[in-house]
Amino acid sequence: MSKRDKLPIRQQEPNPRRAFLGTSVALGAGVLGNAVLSACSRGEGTAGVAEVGSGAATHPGGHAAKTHVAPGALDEYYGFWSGGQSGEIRVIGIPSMRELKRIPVFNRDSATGWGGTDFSKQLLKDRVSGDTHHVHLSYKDGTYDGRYVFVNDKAAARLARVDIESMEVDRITEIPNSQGTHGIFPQRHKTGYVFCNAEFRTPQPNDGRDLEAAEKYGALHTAIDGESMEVKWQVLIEGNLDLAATDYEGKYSFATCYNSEGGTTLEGMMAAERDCLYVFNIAAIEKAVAAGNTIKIGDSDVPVVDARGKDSQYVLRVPVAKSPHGVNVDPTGRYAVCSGKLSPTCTVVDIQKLADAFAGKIKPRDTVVAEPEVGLGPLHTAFDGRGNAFTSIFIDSVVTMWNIDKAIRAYSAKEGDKAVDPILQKLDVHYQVGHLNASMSETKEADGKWLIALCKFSKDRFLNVGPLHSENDQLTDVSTGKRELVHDGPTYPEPHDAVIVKKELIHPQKIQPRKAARFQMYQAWAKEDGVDLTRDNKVIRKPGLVRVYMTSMAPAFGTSEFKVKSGDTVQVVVTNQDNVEDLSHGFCLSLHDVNFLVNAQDTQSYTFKAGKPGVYWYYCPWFCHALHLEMRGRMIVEA
Ligand code: K7E
Ligand code: CUA
Repeated sequence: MSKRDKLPIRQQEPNPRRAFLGTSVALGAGVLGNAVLSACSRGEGTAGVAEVGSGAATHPGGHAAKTHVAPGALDEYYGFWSGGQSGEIRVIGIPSMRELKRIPVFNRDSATGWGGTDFSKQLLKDRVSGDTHHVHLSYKDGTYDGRYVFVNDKAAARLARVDIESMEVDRITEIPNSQGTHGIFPQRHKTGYVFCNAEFRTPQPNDGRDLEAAEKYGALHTAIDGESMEVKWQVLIEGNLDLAATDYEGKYSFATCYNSEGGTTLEGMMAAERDCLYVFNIAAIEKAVAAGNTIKIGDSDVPVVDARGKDSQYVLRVPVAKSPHGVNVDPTGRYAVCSGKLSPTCTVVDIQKLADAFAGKIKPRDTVVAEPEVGLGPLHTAFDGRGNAFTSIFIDSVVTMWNIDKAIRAYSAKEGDKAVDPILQKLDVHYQVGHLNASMSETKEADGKWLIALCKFSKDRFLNVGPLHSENDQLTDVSTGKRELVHDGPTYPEPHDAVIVKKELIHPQKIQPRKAARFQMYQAWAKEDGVDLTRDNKVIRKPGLVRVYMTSMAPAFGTSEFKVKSGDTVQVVVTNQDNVEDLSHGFCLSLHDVNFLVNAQDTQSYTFKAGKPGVYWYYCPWFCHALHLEMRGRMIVEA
């Protein structure tokens, strides 16, 4: 250990990390060729703020007690993370930041067999790469009801639902006429619609005609029933649709639009000084759908309300700060906050005024009640339930804490009024924050305890692991009315978005509840084959398919060998008879790319082609017993 290593870090030189920013932010600002943005990205943008905190490195370990959850003790909150390019959801304990589980969604996962098992293949239709962006839970009366987690796939325009009882995906819905499905948000008064925004405009219909006809391009705001996961209706809009939100009463849904210009190039998309927040009037749209005032697009049967062009009873366009990104509704349900991205401001819309705007009594812009200047590159906003907002500021690499009431007073102040400064604090993040969220922030029960900032760059915060650095999820304590950094959480790319939920609201089962959708499929097979899934070990041969029903109970499979012919299509259906918490088995077949998990009391199945003649051992890949290694059998393949 060198002498220097022994020094408390506080005595080392202030690290040069912030100096990195100018170079990396060029990624974001340089491409825009925007002198204002790139200049400020060198750190000048934070001048004049109430406080610029620094990384916890100046007092290492100083806050350990706050996040310390003793071994064996449980966290206070579940965090649900969308795993970005990994296509998964992660479940993280807060405040310890311990990763508790990964839920495979739009990916192939070798630990569970997701993406290879029959049920998951049916849902995924063999598309096993995805890009999960936004994760939200189902609601009742303005708070989480603990039933479902919804997450979108931006890559293939899909919405998946996780059943919290089993913490696994039970449904995936493909969204017609859409590309780049980005923002999603469920209704909050009940498990009603989940709204999904198409970020990319395409010709409508997108079937090879109108490739260059800009006026034929459009994007869809889609309503999916959170119970049935059916697509109920869509609204066709001229602009692109980015982030989504809903009110608390079930009246409106929202979408930010950064390309109101309808451009297809970067310059074209940035031309206008203001873009808009689309406000969708759900009752009016439902009425149009019921009355058949809809169109159909392409080969989809989903009714589409065509609301392109001007404001109508269906859609209002509220002018907001340039190229808005996030839209978040505060826990009182009164205000929708849009972050400017290319403007240093947030635009605050008073949801109570929207009815008058729809009725034509006031202009859409008159619903704007505040526009605080929060910093360069505002993206998303979270709330502490005490009237304060936290906005993630990408370019400045800070989170700005501001007060909503003060921002409204400052906006409406007349000349000569005493100046009100809504900005309470700017605290550095490390580095380039995207999403952020506070505990229960998207509910009426926002409790302002913890705030997570999901940073796109970690730079030198962690040991070097090669060109692809880990991301950095920074946890801050906000319970004292100030953000205080308490933990850096390195994560595999990309933790995109997260919600933090009180643990009292989440009740997963410990033994597989045999009620998930896939059990209906297994029951139907078993009935057709005259088999009792829970007990029988039988090989059923039918034209084109050999179905092998097999049980497992530590430390043996119910079937120690079975015979098939080379080239046979084989379907192995394994039921785990153990009724013991955490006693999982699996089935891994040598040289056949077959490997899946079967939890206690679960059934899973996998279909494959038998290879060349010979003997192939299958075995249990999950350590289950002292004789776990002996838990195996032979598949005999005959010529
Ligand atoms: Cu959630 Cu990047 Cu997909 Cu903001 S969007 S960061
Ligand atoms: Cu069963 Cu290892």
